[in-house]
Amino acid sequence: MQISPAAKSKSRSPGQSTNVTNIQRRTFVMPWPPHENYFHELVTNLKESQGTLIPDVHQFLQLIEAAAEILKQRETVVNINVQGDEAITVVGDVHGHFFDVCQIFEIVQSYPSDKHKFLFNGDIVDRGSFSTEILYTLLYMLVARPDSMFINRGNHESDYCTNDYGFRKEVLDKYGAPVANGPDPYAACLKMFRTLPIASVVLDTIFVVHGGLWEDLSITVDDLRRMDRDFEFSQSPDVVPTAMMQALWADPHDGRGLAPTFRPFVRKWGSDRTAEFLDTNNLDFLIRSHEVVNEGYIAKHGETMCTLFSAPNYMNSKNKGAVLTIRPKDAASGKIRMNVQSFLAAVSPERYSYAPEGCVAM
Ligand SMILES: [Mn+2]
Repeated sequence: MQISPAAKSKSRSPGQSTNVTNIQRRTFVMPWPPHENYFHELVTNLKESQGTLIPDVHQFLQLIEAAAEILKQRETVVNINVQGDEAITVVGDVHGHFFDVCQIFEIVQSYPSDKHKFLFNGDIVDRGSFSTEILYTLLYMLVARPDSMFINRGNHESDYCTNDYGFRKEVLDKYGAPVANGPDPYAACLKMFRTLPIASVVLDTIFVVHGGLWEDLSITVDDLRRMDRDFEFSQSPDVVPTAMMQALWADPHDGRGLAPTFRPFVRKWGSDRTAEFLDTNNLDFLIRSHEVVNEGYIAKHGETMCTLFSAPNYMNSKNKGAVLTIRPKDAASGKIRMNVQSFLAAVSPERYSYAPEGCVAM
């Protein structure tokens, strides 16, 4: 890896510093085109640098654009299959917890590879202080191994959330405020977020989406698959596709039917709606994230649905994180195998203050 002292950012004009942490950073160059031989070194170097190492802004932009090109080609609902001894690990919200993402690769004992795929189920940014480290890592892996890395959009992959919950501030802190016609990595990230698929179907039977079910269940998964997903929540309601927006924002409740919630754009859905959705779309199980749960994993609605959350000690709530690894049907049982692994928070450098304290968990 080549490391050079960070060139003084030309894009930062005097008196307009956005640096809130006063951390001295160094730039480095990632081998290009991205290659899996570099995964371990990338993760290790970023981890050891504790947030002080950043790719040069032009390489960050190159990475974001290369990832967006790949993501754009995908359908709005992506089919993912594994066979034989292959596995896929589904990861819930990681919310800027880069040191926990490192831990996840250790726990499952693999980076994305021929044998092991990963599906990050949205909310990779905001809240934690290391969202860009997560992007460097996941996007580099995506570009190097597009067949083994999948990312669903979460409600935080948006202008609406990142403006308030830390990511915008973090990018400005690391790269400085953009000037006219200069590089603007935050804007490039927002554009890339709009290319992220909304949901995935694993092994034709398991639906994976960040929030959950939309209200109009006559809209099927196949309908969703064909929808144009290039939108922001901040657009006017008559152009925002309601079903996709609700898929990123909704929570379940333990009763039946729809129920009110503190969140914008949605209502909670009940167990009868999970049953109807699975039946209509010929699916067996729903994996969603979006809510912190004590053990990182909780099954609901008669074990037909679960919440999976992978950011331990989220906003100091002392919760565990969990990941769920899926393997194809084995000959003996004839069943798809699902294995949950939970974990405590990794040791992480002192928290910075990109995200506001004590506001409602979005
Ligand atoms: Mn969320």
